[in-house]
Amino acid sequence: MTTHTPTTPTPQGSTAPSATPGGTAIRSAEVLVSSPGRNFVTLRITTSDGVTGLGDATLNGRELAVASYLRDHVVPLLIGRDAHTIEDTWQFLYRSAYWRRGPVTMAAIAAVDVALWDIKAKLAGLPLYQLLGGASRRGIMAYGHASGRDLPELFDSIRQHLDEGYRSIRVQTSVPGVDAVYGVAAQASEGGRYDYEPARRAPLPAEEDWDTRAYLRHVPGVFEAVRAEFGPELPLLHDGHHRMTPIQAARLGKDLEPYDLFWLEDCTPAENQEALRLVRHHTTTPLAIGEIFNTVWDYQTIIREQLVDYVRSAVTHTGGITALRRILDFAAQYQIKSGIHGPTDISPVGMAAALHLDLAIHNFGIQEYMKHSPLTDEVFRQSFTFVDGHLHPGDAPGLGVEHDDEAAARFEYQPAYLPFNRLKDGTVHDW
Ligand code: CS2
Ligand code: MG
Repeated sequence: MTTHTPTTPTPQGSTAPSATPGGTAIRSAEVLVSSPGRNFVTLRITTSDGVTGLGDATLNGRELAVASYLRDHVVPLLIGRDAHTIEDTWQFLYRSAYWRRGPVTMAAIAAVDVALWDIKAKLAGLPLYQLLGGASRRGIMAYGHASGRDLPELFDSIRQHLDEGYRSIRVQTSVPGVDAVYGVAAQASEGGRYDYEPARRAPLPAEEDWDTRAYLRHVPGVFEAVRAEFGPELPLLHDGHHRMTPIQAARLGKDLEPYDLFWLEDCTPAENQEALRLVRHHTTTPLAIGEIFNTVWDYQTIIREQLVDYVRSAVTHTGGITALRRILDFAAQYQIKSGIHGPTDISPVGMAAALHLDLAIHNFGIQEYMKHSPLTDEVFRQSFTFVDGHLHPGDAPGLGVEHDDEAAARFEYQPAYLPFNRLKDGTVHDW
């Protein structure tokens, strides 16, 4: 489904701060919604000279909210603006809305921001990372998602990811007594591969079950077995996915210390940033958080008190390259590194934006990389590479991604929702 928007300037003229030089005036902005394997929302901005830029506006399970925010409330404000004025456009969209922050607003602003960076870099004839300070490393260490319902299946999944070239591995497993658990491929898709987010195409979210005590009893033994099988050096990561209380997270962090994890992610919900003080006090297992955060204010205490070691936000969810760069620079002052979110519900456009940022910043940590499905690759022609466990955005001018409208037209949007959990007594719980 592709939605186009008016290409004539708004009646009252442009919202630009000053007269716009001809060639780089924004002539049109299209909100492109498609579903090649999973739903994506993409913004394409075109200048009067015909230069195009892409931005990712995908919010898994709430895609149409962002598509409408862009189409109905942002795009009309962009027409006639100078595509070069990235900072003014960001501040204008953030402040002129009056209502600030939140996942929908910041994903919409992110899409505009990244599309304008794509245009600026194309006009300069440079890959985007060159405009962000140039390369600070040869390649970007990536981690992949291994999982299993039992140890043999988990070991096979780890070996498969090592064979695919990954040099860092996230480990997620089933839990005895729990039917379906986040992150375990064999449950998420018939193919036994965790190809894309388990957002189920259905009119309603799927209910799954959860038992934190069973999880806490089970996971340390899994990592003991993985270390025994694969040795002490392989960087291992684990995602708690917001399901523990702070004291439960502290216990798991402590129980996992002998297995030397690269990080324990989303160990507890962190709307109350101070909750991490208790976890930090009890364990030296490195902590990562932030994939559901959307502005620097979600991190303020966490970063200033060094309550985590890695910032998880994606460019797509945090207001774009302009905003995430500032968050990562703030984090760098406290020796905190990047761990940008990279599941398949971040589109190849959002992934490419992350890679350009990963390559340029000094406090790079690691990049999540779930491979997109072949259908997704038909719609988004990417130029990034994955060699020997490391990603590189490539040196094509701009982001290095093109959107194939013809291919996209074959994949209509379908409502899809992430599952939710209920505890044994029926209480809703974080998934
Ligand atoms: C997960 C995500 O990759 C991760 O770390 O937390 O896959 C998350 O479940 C999805 O992005 C939700 O859409
Ligand atoms: Mg996560």
